[in-house]
Amino acid sequence: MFYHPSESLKRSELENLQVERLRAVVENARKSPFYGERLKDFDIRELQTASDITKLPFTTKDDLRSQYPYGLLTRSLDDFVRLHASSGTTGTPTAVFYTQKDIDQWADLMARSMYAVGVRRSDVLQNMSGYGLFTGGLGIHYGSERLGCLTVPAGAGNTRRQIKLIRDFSVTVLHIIPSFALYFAQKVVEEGFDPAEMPWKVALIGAEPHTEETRRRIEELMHIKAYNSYGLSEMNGPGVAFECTEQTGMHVWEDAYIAEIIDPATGEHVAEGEVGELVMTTLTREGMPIIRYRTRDLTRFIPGQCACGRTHRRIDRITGRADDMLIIKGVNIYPMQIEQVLMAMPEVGQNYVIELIREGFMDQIRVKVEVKEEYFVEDMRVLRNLQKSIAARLCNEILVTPRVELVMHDAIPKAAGKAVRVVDLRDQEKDS
Ligand code: DLL
Repeated sequence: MFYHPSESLKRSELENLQVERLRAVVENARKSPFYGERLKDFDIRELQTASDITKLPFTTKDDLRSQYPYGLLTRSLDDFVRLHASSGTTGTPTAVFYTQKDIDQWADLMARSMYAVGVRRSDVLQNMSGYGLFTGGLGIHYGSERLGCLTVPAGAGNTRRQIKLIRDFSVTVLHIIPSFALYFAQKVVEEGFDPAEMPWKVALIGAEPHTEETRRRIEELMHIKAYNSYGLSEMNGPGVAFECTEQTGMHVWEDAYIAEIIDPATGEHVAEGEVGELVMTTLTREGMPIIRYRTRDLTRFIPGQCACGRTHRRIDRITGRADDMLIIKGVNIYPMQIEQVLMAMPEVGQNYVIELIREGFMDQIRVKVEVKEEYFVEDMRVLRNLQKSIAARLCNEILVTPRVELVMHDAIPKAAGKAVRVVDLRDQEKDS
């Protein structure tokens, strides 16, 4: 029923496995220059249960940067076969190295993730994410091959060619970044195809924050089932947490990772079900183990057991990153709150951007919103009302009234990779 027997281990068995692996991780990590120093006085006997992980120190992005490139490696470079780098959305990238065993284990986790949403060896999977240093390329690719799927390494962009490949090879599974999926769905129609007639059944969407409204939109526009996929380069890449067919949160593969959720200010665990910063530890990676990594991603554990029968805990969709937060007129705002409102409005098209501007001495946001072609009418009053209604709904959610600018569909440039949702224009223009 499941890809791997560990998926239904009893919690006590899973936690025993975790602590056993955690001890081995600490022993192994000490072979690296970084942890050799940081954990030199740590007594391994302090790790009696999985929750004793809190006795270990955190690792931050700055730690990884300060150790760039080789400071976390536990063995000689000869043992490594691959490297990837994080996208560096916030600052300089960090490099992650894999031994052959690490690649194999990662491919297994990916295959397991895909299996959990019904992908089988008879499927044809088109990987529409960028290849190269980004883990969404080769990470998904190896997982798909491990599962036995015919794998089409289409890469990002080039909509027409994507459609041709999908039709020619009867592609049933897409791996696609959610913001690109919205754009792509629209292009498919513009190219004269009916999404309902396309061979696809399943979309694996991840690599960037998106809301439930966005998922629903993708599902409706494309006539597809879309499943959320979470991961980060520091923890291999995709395949860290994945939805199952229930679509009620993402199972963290707890035989391979320990997940914790902390209050970012105090570093203490939050109460069960509360939102905080996700902290992750690798349990099976041999070449570059990372202990208690502060992901800066905000989420919560979903209480209770999943109907699918897997015992691995679920995290909720990522609501944003600790460093994504905007403070406007003293109010904390996350871009996903804005997306949630916009994607629930039928008049709103498939793209938007949040611009951070200055008005007088105050910071303000201007939300540029694409309007669907059929709603972009010549009557100014209609557009004016739509603008007002968007501003009012946003104000209801974020508690400040943003500037709203309506633009024609396709007016906002679409990157093939992760969407840039917030643009800081405060130093570039004077708005008064
Ligand atoms: O984005 C790995 C990946 C590739 C995941 C393909 C899923 C599919 P990085 O480039 O290192 O790795 O970026 C990791 O992206 O810390 C989150 O902030 C964000 N992120 C990844 N998946 C999701 C998701 C890959 N499903 C960073 N929802 C992470 C929200 C996500 N944010």
